[in-house]
Amino acid sequence: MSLIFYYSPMSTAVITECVLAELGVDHEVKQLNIQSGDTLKPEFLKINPNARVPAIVHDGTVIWESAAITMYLGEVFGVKEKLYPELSPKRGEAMKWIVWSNVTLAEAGGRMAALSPESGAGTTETKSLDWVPPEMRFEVAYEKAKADVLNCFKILEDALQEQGFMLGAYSLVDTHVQGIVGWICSMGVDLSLFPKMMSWLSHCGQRPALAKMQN
Ligand SMILES: N[C@@H](CCC(=O)N[C@@H](CS)C(=O)NCC(=O)O)C(=O)O
Repeated sequence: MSLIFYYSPMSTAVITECVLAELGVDHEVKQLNIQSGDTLKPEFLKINPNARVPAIVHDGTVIWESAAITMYLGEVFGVKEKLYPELSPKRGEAMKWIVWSNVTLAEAGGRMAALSPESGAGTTETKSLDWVPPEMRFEVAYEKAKADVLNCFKILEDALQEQGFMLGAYSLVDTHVQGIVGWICSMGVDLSLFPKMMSWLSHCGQRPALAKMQN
């Protein structure tokens, strides 16, 4: 079995790093520097023509998009470990949250990052594909993005009312969604209105694989 992981620190690839750490799957890491333009080099564009990390190559097949990678790794390595549901309606629920977090939540978060009036780290850095020049960042669009994020957080908070983790017991859904929520919180979103989310984030952070990575 061969598994290659294309990674960059402080990027969406950290979610895949957490998933691989939870699963304990052997893999080779190829670290890229986005700011130096590694993701734009022809050899990486052959792996991911979108010029983005994460990407994995499993036994010669390339998979990109973090949601697809989490679902794939979960299906292949996570079912026996009880970190991903077997083929059942629960599997559908897992897919629902993972796709939602990338398509709806991260989309709103991405708008927020790109339009933030404060030029800062991450996606707003010059040279990033997502960088928007300061004169093109509109306050009203930023506020709309923030409202969309808060609406998503309310949906997550309500879902967490029922149970401690997203699917009841801890699963790769929590690993994945907490990564996106953590990135959005790093932009200074106030979580005090969302006590269930705060407690969920803290429980996720106590997972040995995630706690080890934070040290
Ligand atoms: N939808 C993609 C997003 C991946 C993405 O945006 N990656 C960023 C880092 S967070 C990237 O590689 N950016 C390269 C660049 O900005 O040049 C996924 O979930 O995998």
